Amino acid sequence: MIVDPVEALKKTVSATATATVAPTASVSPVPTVVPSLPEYQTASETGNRTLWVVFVVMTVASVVFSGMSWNVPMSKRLYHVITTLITITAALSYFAMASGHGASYHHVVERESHQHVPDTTHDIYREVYYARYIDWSITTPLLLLDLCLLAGMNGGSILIAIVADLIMILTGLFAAYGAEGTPQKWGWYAIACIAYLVVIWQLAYHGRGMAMNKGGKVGNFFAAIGGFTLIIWTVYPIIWGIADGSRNMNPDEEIIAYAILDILAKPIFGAWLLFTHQSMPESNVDLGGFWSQGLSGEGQIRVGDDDEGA
Ligand code: RET
Repeated sequence: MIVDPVEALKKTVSATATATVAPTASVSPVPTVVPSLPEYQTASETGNRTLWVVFVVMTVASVVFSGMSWNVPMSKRLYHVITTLITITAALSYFAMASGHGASYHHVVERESHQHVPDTTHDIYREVYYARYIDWSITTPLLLLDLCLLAGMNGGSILIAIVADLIMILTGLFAAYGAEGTPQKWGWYAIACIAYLVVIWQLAYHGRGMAMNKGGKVGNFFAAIGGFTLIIWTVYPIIWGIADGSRNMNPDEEIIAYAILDILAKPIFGAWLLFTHQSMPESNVDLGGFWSQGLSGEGQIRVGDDDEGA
């Protein structure tokens, strides 16, 4: 039989076409899930410059506060010593952060569920400045000490306020590195907030009562500077919730927000306290014995301290 080559070619083409378009199986197509690239949330030049500016502000404040302490006798320098230590510690912490130390990446895995395809994940590496927490664990107890001494609080209440404050900062640090989608992050945050309420309670209840007992002038000053402190301090956990907590603020905005708060809470607070203290003898903390004269210095006159009445 002679085969017509044109007919044979037509048959082959049609058979191939049928095979190509015909469904091969009843299984639906396997969806492709394109993995997303990891996202790095880090500070830019703006954030870095802000850190250097605050370092300079804290250093200048430290020099001014320690200079002010030279004009008052040893027995009246306690607030100056505490306040200068606060700004020196902050200057060191800002130096660390500005020069690239004191921060590490916190790895967060964000999981997204879909209707027809498997869950997808998105890796985020967020810069967390742990230097802040080291700074706060030294400076916030000292800030509280300034306020407690001003109010004339007793040792027990001071101890409770300071230990609650340390618990607040350290559990805040745990919260900052807590894993997403577990009780770690917001559980630690809740514990830190409870500790913060203990601090407020000590100051607003015991502190205010004691300050009022010291007389109208000290009472009014304590109410003013304590109220200022309460407002500023309460903004910190709010910023934390928006920034580290829910990542609705980028690292630059976070740095700027904390920079403003830190300047208000340390140099501005310190200047207000020290200048008022100088013109309000009732706010003086009477330091005798060891704290002003040393272990064997009772009765000795320190060089330059012959102006005790100043
Ligand atoms: C954190 C997060 C966890 C919950 C709470 C916090 C409070 C922090 C505060 C910090 C104050 C810092 C100051 C620094 C001075 O320069 C740790 C942010 C309640 C109150 C005054």
